[in-house]
Amino acid sequence: MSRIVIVSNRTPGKGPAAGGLAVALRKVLSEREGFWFGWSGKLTDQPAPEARFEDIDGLTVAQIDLTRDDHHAYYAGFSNSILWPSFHLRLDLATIESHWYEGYRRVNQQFARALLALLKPDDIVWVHDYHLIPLASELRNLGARNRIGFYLHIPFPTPDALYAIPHHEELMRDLSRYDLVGMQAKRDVSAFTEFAEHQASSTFGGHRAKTVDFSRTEVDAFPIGSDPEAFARLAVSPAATKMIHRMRRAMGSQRLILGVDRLDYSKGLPQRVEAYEKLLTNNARLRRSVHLLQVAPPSRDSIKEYQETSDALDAICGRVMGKFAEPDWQPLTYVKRAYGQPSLAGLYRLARVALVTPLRDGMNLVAHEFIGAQDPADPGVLVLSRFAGAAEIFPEALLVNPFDTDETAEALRIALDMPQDERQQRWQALMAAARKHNVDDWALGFLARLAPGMQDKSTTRDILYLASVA
Ligand code: ADQ
Repeated sequence: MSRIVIVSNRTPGKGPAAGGLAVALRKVLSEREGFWFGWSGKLTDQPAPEARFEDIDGLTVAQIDLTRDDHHAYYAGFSNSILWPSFHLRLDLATIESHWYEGYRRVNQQFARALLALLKPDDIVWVHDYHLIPLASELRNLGARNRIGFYLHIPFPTPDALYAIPHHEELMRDLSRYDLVGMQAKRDVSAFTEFAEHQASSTFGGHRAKTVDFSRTEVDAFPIGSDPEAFARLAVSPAATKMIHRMRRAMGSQRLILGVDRLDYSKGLPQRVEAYEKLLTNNARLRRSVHLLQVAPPSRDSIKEYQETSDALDAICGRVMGKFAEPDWQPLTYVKRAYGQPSLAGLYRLARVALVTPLRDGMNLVAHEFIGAQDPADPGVLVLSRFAGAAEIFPEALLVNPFDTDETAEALRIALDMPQDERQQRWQALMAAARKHNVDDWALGFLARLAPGMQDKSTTRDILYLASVA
């Protein structure tokens, strides 16, 4: 049977896996031969050209080191200051420094050289995310003939935003060297198709650039999910119950409105708190009976735009506290750190409303996890941005435009007033969708499309079935 090689910027670390994605891909690798390849997290002046193998909690991992300069240009620079903001349609937040592209390319070449030395001809290679768009090109330039798939975890940009990215034509040509490109949502496939079908050919320098040929690349939506059954179990675990008791002691009978996000400008955090402010302004009866808890651990905080988002959030939380807090009541709690999954599951279970309002998001796994953790008899309500990939599979959530804080405030009011039978009906439909899109089937569905002949006989039928319903 072919080996599976998973490639991502970082490999999973020791200890409990942070997210469903790492758990699902670990499972894929525990059932087949293969390994996970990526950056070690170490910066050195002269990285060894070959990868080091390590066993991390039973997972075979091959890692390389990078130089400080290359890593900065590749990660904080081209990946997170150009690609991330542009793909999230925040061109206003993109910083364009042209030399970052060279570092981005160099790191992809370094990945390709170290990986090629480890590849067997029939290995199936699955590359993850925007840091590694050129990897298939670089592998193929070195002679690799393997099946190579790519999965984009973030949204695909509209053609206008794509044209604003330096070297976008090369990046699109890079995508055309994959056998399969997976996206989160149908809207992403449409944006890709729009570019592919209406490429504006450049005549820069008097030469007419050739359009990119995508005829050998299959592109489709493979919406990622979580493990909702695991969250249902976690939500009644002792650690989750401890968190619920702790919160109940602090909150009494107030109803919890919950936000859980990485601190990132794409998550719409200041707009969310502004919507909450409007809820309290417009509905005096709700003061003292609701509490907003926003959990948002800092991420990528070496990048200026992330620090600014953090400052903006501090300011608006302070404003809402100043406006509504009383000696014996606080309208909100803002916690700037990460929690383990059992504690998160407890918070999800307790929440009457989850506010999942990114301005744009590939999928958004918090929405899936919240649904999985609900009490079927007394479920909470999901208020969800229509610009999250999750909106395509969860139409029974209260879908809002996160830029319109009046609309979000009104959705919050409706969620808080929603009768139990309507909450149950909506939740049942949401849970069915979360189960259908669980992360294990996502991984198997993608691999079945990338390498249809790969599975052994006992699993082929199941996998083909999964691929056909994906
Ligand atoms: P992210 O932008 O990181 O992922 P998301 O999908 O919400 O966003 O995943 C976050 C994960 O981190 C969840 O599993 C969540 O439980 C965890 N997490 C978030 N806040 C946390 C906190 N305070 N403490 C502990 N854990 C926390 C990118 C894309 C998304 C896409 C995913 C997966 O931006 O659109 O859904 O990849 O493809």
